[in-house]
Amino acid sequence: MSELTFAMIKPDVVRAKNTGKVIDLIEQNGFNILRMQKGQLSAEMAEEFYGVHKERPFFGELVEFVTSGPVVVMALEKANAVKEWRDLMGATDPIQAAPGTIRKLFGTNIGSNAAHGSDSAETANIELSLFFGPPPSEVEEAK
Ligand code: 3AN
Repeated sequence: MSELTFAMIKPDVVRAKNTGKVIDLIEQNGFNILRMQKGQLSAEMAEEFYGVHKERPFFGELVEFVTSGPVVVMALEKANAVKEWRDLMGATDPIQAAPGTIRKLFGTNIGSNAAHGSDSAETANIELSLFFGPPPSEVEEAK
């Protein structure tokens, strides 16, 4: 069954002009890009997005990095999209990421690691709503 996930191309990739290469990998790996938008996150938006990491020592660094330049956010569709996108991104630390993965190819270190992907279908719903609003079916139900 097809599933949705939330993906973000982080500022390091956009700065290096590698956005197109990542989008190409996404399409070549069978994802449908349902929504896509480029923009700059405010500190407030970044803090809400990374809210689960608030107590972590690297929270400030994380917010600073993700707001350091434009990002590209996407809704990706594929069977098992959450896992498939995390597999294509590779391990959180680019040094440990498998060859051919986005973090191996375009990441620098555990902070500047090229891409974000939802960690579950539930998180995907929350993150997709945060960036793109509620899905059309929910809008219908809300009428
Ligand atoms: P993932 O994005 O692979 O699910 P998480 O959820 O453990 O990884 O971490 C969220 C984000 O926080 C990562 N994408 C990474 O950029 C950043 N991060 C994780 N661990 C560290 C760390 N030790 N130092 C700096 N940033 C980190």
